[in-house]
Amino acid sequence: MPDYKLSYFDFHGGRGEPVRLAFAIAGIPFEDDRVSFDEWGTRKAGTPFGSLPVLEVDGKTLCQSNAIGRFIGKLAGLYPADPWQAALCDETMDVTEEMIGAVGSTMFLPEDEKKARREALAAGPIPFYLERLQKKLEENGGKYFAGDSLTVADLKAAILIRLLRSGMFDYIPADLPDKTAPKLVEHYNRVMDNPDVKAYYAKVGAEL
Ligand SMILES: N[C@@H](CCC(=O)N[C@@H](CS)C(=O)NCC(=O)O)C(=O)O
Repeated sequence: MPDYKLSYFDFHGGRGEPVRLAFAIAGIPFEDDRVSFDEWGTRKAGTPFGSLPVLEVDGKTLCQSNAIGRFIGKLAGLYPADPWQAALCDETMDVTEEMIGAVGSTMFLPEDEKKARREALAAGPIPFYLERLQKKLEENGGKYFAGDSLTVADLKAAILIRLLRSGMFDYIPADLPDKTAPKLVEHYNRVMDNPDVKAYYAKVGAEL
């Protein structure tokens, strides 16, 4: 088996977390390289695109969370073989990525600008995307975003819901998902109830 090393920030969320979960579900051992924010200043320049996550496979690097997710998803049996279902999986991953990008881009803004941008996102784009994502989930039967079993799209969407509900984004009400897309919250709970996901969080001692 190749040597896998995933470098990502040291918290149970963000773009790296679905990959950690996919490894854990598949039972594929990997080096969980957790980068502290202090360390990041010196490590950024050494990454291929100045960002994380980065996956190393026998020393070769792969960037872009969705590319990494699909790669591990294929190894882990968490990515559909059927082309249409695979495209649905990609669709959810890409929509989720757009939402993470929109919220993430406000992180280091001056406070007044951050407040204005986040309030604008909370007033329109976030509920819009959540409602439409919920509609997509329902169109696929309500349990999973693609096919009839867990995929990397479910992991990515679930981590986004946890992030939004965490309250870590000032000016974005933490109850926005519950109010606008309760089926996505149910979906989040379904993913967290997966026995492998539960075992992973118990192992890493996460308090979610
Ligand atoms: N499209 C990229 C975005 C990567 C990205 O922006 N990562 C953030 C963390 S989630 C990052 O590295 N931020 C620190 C920085 O840009 O210096 C992906 O999906 O991997």
